[in-house]
Amino acid sequence: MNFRIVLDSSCNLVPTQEHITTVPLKIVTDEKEYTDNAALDIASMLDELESYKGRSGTSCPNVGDWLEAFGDAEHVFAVAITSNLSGSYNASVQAKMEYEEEHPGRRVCCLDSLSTGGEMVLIAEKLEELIAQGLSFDEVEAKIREYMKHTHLLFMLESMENLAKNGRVSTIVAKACGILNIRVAGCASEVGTLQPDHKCRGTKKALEAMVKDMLAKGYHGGKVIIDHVYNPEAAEALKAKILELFAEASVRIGRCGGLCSFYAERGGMMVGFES
Ligand code: X90
Repeated sequence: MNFRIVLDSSCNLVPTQEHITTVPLKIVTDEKEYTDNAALDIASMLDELESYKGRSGTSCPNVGDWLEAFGDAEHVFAVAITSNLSGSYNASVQAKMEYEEEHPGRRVCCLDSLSTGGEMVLIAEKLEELIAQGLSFDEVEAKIREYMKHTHLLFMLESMENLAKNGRVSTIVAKACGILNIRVAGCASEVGTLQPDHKCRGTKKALEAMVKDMLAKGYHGGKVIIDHVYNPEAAEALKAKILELFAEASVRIGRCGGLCSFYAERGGMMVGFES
């Protein structure tokens, strides 16, 4: 299969192979625009934004961005951040319609991850696996949709200021998170919204809550992708807890990209996993 897997940059992945690419989201202020790609200096962006007094927000890839990333692949699988919080998925669907009309015979499958971050990477890796098995486009689509019922995302946040300011979470919940040492832990809900489940005093309690939530969602030793915003300690501590329970589990730690660093903020962590 001549194929390409395209994800938006909220997946926190820096692709290294030609058949996987990302389309950037942007972080914007009244003065500056940061494009969420491999060249973005995330540390400087956070420093600048933390001292910036004006408004800041984000924008999703447009139809043209998605089309460009499709390249000239015969079969495209596009994986987008939850359509409940972003217009990225809708833009990908628009791009699919144009692409298929312009190139009869070519196919695009748009997947609304109802999530973001590592959960999107799990989906992309499963796509690669299914394609490598030699399945047809339709078979891959059916199987990936089934697999997506078994992927999940949890988060732990130290601040929800940017999420609240941009209307992605209620200000009431966000206020608790601003209190010293309160960590909000939660998940991507079934409908792809941000669901805060626990207000925990300190990181240790939050990590305990997260492991419990993983087990409650049916985690039993599958793949885990942890991405953090300058909080390697929490990521390592969570990894150790998971390995205590499932010694053979594949647990990877990475860094959040620009978009997720903006919303998850310093100290934040996101955990994609399989059940
Ligand atoms: O289109 C845009 O401008 C992008 C908007 C993105 C909004 C939310 C990003 C959240 C990133 C926070 C923790 C994980 C939340 C899971 C929610 C489904 C990271």
